[in-house]
Amino acid sequence: MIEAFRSCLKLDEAAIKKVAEVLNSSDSFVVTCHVRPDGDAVGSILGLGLALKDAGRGAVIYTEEPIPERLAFLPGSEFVVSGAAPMPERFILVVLDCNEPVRIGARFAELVEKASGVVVLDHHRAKILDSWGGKISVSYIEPGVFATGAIVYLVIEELGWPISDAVASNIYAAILSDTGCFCHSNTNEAAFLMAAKMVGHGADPYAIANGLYQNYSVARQRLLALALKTLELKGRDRIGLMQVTPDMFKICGASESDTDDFVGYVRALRSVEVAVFIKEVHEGQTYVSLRSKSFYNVSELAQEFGGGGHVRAAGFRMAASASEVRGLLLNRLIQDFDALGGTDVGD
Ligand SMILES: [Mn+2]
Repeated sequence: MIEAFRSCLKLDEAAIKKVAEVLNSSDSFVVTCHVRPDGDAVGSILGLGLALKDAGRGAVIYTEEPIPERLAFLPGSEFVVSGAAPMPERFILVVLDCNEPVRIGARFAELVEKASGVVVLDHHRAKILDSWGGKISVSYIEPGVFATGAIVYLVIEELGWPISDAVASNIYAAILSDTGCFCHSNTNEAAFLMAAKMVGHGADPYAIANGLYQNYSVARQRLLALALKTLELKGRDRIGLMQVTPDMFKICGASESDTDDFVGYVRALRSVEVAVFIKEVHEGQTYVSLRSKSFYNVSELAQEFGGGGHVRAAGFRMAASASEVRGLLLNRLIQDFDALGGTDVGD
């Protein structure tokens, strides 16, 4: 199957082979992803976790917090353990959709220390691969691939393991999620080819689309209404900003994962090139999602603030209030857009 993607996806086939060898060489794994997992992260850990189980391997699927309710429909989510869950005596740690230890959550140091080896599969630009205490057995980080779930699929294919409908559903959900329903700039022929392949293996596109996008709580929609009231355009309407604050979560009874995809409402504005969504969950604890449409590199901007991501989708966190972060970002963005020329930049 890898052959089918050669023409439309840049792949390091040697790395994929090495990952398959490492997975084949052990019978005990802990599979995990980044905190505040999205559809790609959860689809990836469930897809690989279930494939390992199907192949008779021990696999503990771990996330720091329980899977967000809106992703709990994905098959295999009942196997996910969280918090202080016990870990096996020996295991290889497989980290998906994430390449920084600290992004696994509070137990990162313990997990890395106990692991006999670490496998990292990701499509975010790698920052600090040497921070895994020399435990990396193999890593494959390919920012050119639309979803980590796609890398997971290529590895399972390489192993020659069967793809159950549950595995296929998770990979499909990962692809759908990270391509923004095949709307984002990372969408290419390979994304469609692989999605079609997953449907062939038993993934139900309608059920998964319903699960991901027709499954919101009232609290989430009420929070969106409050967030939209904060929408503001700057820099000749090319910069769009929106925010939520702790009081808004409280008023709506919404939780942190309810803000998934809010940034899309800012990006969807005709004039907007850079969309900023600022989320202050607890007092002074703020997360920022950045998106761009055609030319602005939000990955570079996120890196300036200690974060990272992709050219068109990135983010960072900061110990500051939403309004402080908003001020800082706006200054920085207006500078950049000013340098691009045009008039009236700044309001
Ligand atoms: Mn991803």
